[in-house]
Amino acid sequence: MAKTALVTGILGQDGPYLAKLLLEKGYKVYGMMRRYSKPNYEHLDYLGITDKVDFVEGDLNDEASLINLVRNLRPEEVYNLAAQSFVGSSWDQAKLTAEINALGVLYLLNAIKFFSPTTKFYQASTSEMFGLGNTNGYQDEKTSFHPRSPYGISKVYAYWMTINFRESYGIFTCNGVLFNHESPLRGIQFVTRKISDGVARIKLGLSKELRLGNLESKRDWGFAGDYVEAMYLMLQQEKPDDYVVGTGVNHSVKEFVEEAFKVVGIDDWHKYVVVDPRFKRPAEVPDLKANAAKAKKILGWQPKISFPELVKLMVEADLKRYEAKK
Ligand code: NAP
Ligand code: F7E
Repeated sequence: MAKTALVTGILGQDGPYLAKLLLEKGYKVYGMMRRYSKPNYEHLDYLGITDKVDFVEGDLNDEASLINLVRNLRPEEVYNLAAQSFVGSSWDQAKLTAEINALGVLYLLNAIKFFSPTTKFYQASTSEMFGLGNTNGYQDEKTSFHPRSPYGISKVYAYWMTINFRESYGIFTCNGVLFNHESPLRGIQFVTRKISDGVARIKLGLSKELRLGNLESKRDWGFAGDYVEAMYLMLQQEKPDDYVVGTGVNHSVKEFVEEAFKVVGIDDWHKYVVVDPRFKRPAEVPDLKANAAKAKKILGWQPKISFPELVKLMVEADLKRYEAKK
């Protein structure tokens, strides 16, 4: 019998990469999405798996919908990837962010506790929880949290609730504390995709400038396709635990910009980039860099795609998208 997994956030960036991995491993994959009059399957189409996923409707804001799903499907594994995931919007929509990212996780955990307590649960935790916290310039599983955004704060609640269900009820729950991971499926608001898309547009003469916020902040950027392997591996261990996942190398936004323009043969990127205060945040996370030694040792996880390879694959994918529209 095929193993079953319920993946929330199936139409986002990570959902499709994880679904592809699970399908390759022979799982039956249920993909949870909100109700739409016109769902957007673009990301699943991009990976060629739309017709292989079983779609189910549910909303993290609607406890009964989660209870119905968990009770009816009783999946062996639940990967909770759904979230209001854009940090920048979380100041303006702090309540909604908390309802989805914090309370939504409690609802899902309760559904598992009452209706399918042997289900294993993965929570998409984040390096944003660290904020200003660091341990000798890195963040690892022991680094304390000092979140800087309503998004980061909502994820801290979910992180501890995930641990609390493990400690209180013996449910197999894991937090993957993932650092920024990107791909051609990244939402256009996030800085890497905004840059790869902007650079492609400039190269093709469709745009004259790229407006960005803080160019100095540093992120540990990896490839989403590599990171979903870590999610899967966490739920295959004998014991549930929490793991930091990242490459251990970081770069500034400015370095990402330079690298992206290099891909299309433009050296004088300053001519095109405009710093626009509208894209700066009320409180910034200046510097994130993972120490993923535990994930490497216990899960045997390794990132495969380097920073220059990631930038190149994103810029080339955006060039291809625009060229296909010509
Ligand atoms: P994403 O592209 O923004 O996808 C999130 C998905 O969640 C979207 O498809 C969205 O659906 C869905 N969603 C939002 N609110 C929902 C609700 N109330 N009920 C059900 N679904 C809802 O995010 P991602 O980059 O794939 O990230 C996946 C998860 O990892 C998120 O939890 C994120 O916070 C976390 N994370 C991401 C990173 C990263 O660098 N990518 C790093 C650490 C942690 P709609 O299509 O309906 O909007
Ligand atoms: O910003 C700076 C911005 O929005 C990265 C989410 O997946 O990763 C992501 O959160 C940096 C920040 O990602 C612009 O100020 C400059 O310092 O791409 P981002 P994020 O905030 O790091 C974490 C791990 C998650 O969990 C989140 O879900 O880039 N920046 N100029 C800009 N950022 C944006 N978006 N737009 C700009 O114009």
